[in-house]
Amino acid sequence: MHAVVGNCHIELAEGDVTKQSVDAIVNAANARLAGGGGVDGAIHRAGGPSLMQETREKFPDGCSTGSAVPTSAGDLPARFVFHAVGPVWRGGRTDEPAKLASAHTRCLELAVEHDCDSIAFPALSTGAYGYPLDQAAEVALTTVRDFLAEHDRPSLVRFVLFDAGSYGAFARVLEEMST
Ligand code: AR6
Repeated sequence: MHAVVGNCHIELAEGDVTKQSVDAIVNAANARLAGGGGVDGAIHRAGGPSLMQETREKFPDGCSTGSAVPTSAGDLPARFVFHAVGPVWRGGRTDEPAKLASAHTRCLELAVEHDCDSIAFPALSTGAYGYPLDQAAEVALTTVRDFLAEHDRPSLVRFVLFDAGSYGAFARVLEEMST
């Protein structure tokens, strides 16, 4: 499924974000950039040890929640990994939507800064961090749409959803947005 915003495309795919041939792959990292499970584990396994080495050297203080930092992509089929830190869901009491939105916006800014025309996001915060899928899909897709409405890059933003449930949640929101 996909939607057009100006000259740009938002695309949904079901699958593994580490397999995407795009300019930049987004990691669902933690604020210490310490590695972990889920997307983070898969990205570091597929990318190889150079990713963690570069992350430690360049960002010893980690990355604040709601932001993202760039490294090269090691063995992944991309030029960059943007390590984004989404919020832990605490019932909506700690400004989670704004933090989830700014994590996405920062990745899109990094894409522009690094001349990336295509970027693949996982569903940030919806695994270990417990963000309700429907609400995360709404924040992620509206944030990307609003960014693309004001910029003409990256021309392809792909959300790579790991299972049918998360694909469905994103598809419902994208469909509503397109009508
Ligand atoms: N490709 C695409 N999506 C995936 C993949 C994959 N290979 N693997 C899992 N997902 P999570 P978070 C989905 O937990 O909630 C880590 O330990 C998954 O089904 O990876 O932001 C970090 O180190 C879910 O929908 O990220 C942090 O400590 C979504 O990706 C913490 O987890 C995000 O799940 C970050 O938690």
